Amino acid sequence: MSQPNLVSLAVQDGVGVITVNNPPVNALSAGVPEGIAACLATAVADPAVQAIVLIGAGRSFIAGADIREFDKGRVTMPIGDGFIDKLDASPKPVIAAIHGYALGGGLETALGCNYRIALRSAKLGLPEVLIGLLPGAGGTQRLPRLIGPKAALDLITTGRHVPADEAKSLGIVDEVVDTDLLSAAIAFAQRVAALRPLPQISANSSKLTAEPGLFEATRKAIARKARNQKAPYNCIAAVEAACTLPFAQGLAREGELFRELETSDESRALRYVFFAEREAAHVPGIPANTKAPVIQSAAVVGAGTMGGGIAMCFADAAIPVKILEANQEALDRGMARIRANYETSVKRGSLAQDEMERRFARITPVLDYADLATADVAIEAIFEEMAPKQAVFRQLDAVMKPGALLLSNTSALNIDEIASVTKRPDVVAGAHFFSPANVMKLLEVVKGAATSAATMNTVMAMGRAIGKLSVGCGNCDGFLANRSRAPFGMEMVILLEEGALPHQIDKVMVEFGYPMGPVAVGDLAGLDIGWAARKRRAAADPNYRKQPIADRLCELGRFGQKTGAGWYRYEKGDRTPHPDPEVTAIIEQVSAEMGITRREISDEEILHRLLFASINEACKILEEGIAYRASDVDVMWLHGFGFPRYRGGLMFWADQIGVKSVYEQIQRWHQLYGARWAPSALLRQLAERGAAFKDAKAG
Ligand code: 3H9
Repeated sequence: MSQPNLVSLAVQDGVGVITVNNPPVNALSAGVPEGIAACLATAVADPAVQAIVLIGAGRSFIAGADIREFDKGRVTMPIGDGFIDKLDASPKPVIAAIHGYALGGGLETALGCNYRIALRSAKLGLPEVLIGLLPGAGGTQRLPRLIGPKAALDLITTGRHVPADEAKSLGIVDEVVDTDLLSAAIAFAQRVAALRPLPQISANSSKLTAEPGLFEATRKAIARKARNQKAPYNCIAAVEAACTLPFAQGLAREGELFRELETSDESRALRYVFFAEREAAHVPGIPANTKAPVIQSAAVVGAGTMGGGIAMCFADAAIPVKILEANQEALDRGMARIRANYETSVKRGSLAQDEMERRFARITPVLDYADLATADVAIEAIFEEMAPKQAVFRQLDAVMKPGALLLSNTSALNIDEIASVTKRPDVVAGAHFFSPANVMKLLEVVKGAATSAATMNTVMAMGRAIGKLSVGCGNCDGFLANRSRAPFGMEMVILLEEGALPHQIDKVMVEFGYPMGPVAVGDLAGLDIGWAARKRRAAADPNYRKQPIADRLCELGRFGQKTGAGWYRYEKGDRTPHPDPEVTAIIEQVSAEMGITRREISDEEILHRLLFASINEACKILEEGIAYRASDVDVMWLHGFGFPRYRGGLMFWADQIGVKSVYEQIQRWHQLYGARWAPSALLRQLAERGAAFKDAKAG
């Protein structure tokens, strides 16, 4: 049914202008395709119309199908009762006028038109694979006909957004303009109004010859990244069908392949993640009209690995940043490390030399706190100890201008204790970057008891401005990210003591979808840091659970990759972890000393014990109101800990197993192992109510 408020038609100088108006991104929600079809029919029937322009109102052309409608079963094939085929068959030329985004079903709509004209700032792409789908509105059939199968495969299997200029050189758009898209599109339409035959992508198969072995080579190239996933392979199969079948049959094959994906766990998970990431931006309790002043200058205290990485984040976002160290030598070392990091990017080809120089020049090394005074934000990034951090905050409080934000990059320490040494605890918050800070996308924004809503809002926005995914949470030991991850780490230690070996644990987790096993990650990060932290904790807490295997490795100088040995053995100049009989002997010896009879542990037990331990803890964090929603836990695990995205995150994955099953298993382990498995009250309540984790909200 046509909804005139979503799509409208106006006639201007002999050109019918169809405008889609479905904010915020003109998704093809119910009513939009039907509206386009209805306006098209009217324009075709109108003798005053010689050509037709299809354009989006507001900030975008069309960003694709409405992703929310998949779960409501409203996206049916062919989408919108075949409205794209109707555009394709129009007897009058149709010109897609693209600004903002033409993505997924949006680009597919444009490919159904005869011509495409774009604003230079526009982005085009078929990102369906990123939500576990394939372009199911003809995109896998039309794009290869327009630009050849090789270039089409690249776009369809990566889902990348192509800037208008590149789209022009690929042949996706006919003309790129700098301003006044609508006037340019109308002028274009008038120019082509009388030209016949109409260029029709569906009718052109001249570009369809694929070089031999292309599809097999593409399957091989994506194999590692696409592990455990179906969508990338169905994308390739659909493009292959375009090259071997007539258009109509190719479309039918695309439909079959699309339907296989639509209801898959993979696509459901990825669609959930799409919205979870956007939901994370909203911190509860911030009034809608709260302002977020733009951060225009920054200061970082500490030029170590983290401080340097954080300074790079600001420099990369064109924000000048000062970096402070206690002495010249440490400052020089820090600046040299930053330079070396940038140089690595230049060598790899991901950064141009002149751009690197511009970024590096935005970082000013200083030794005096007074030099930081005018910055909009100061981020402390020194080592994890309370007293020195408090000393930094006293200094910052003394010099920073009124209104400046004072943030700590602590990954676990109490924000309130840090804030307590300042006279302005309302502007103090946690800004926990993940290592390497210039690469990892996650920013955990921690609200202390006194942190104001305005401060939270500004820090969340600052994160987004420097390209991070900001996720808010409350204050507790380890905050949301590290506290929820800690039981995973502890369970890993215990599994090793009970009978598992490092390579078995890593194999299970890599097969599950992690890019690297957790034990090998330890070797990469360096085992000495954890060793030092354990010694400090053991000295402070007589009940601290020791980790004798890890301690023994460190006593032998096995600090991981950097010493050629850790949990694994490494060959010189090679990062491949090799299982080491010496480590097995140490593990077996520690088990014997602990009086443990080692046993065979199944892969499933390893997976479930590692992840269920963290699910239980995450429920406790939610119950305490530290985490705002279960989906925030998921976003943190995806972006902080390498959890496989196509599994949706820790809590979404747990829902696939079922709250009740998880609860019952945790109860059994509670009986067997005692206190560390005590089930969270929220978990019990959810199990009793038959509710899902993903809907759990802060208690
Ligand atoms: C498809 O097309 C299938 C077809 O092949 C065939 C089917 C048969 N649907 O990201 P933002 C919302 S699959 C519903 O913050 P930005 C978004 O949730 C689709 N909602 O803005 C947010 O809502 P809220 C293929 C959508 O400027 C608001 O719009 N297309 C959709 O940073 C603003 O979004 C894609 O996968 C949607 N399609 O980025 C494109 N898109 O304000 C998906 C956005 O309530 N979209 N919303 O949180 C994007 O990649 C980005 O949103 C975009 C804008 C780049 C467009």
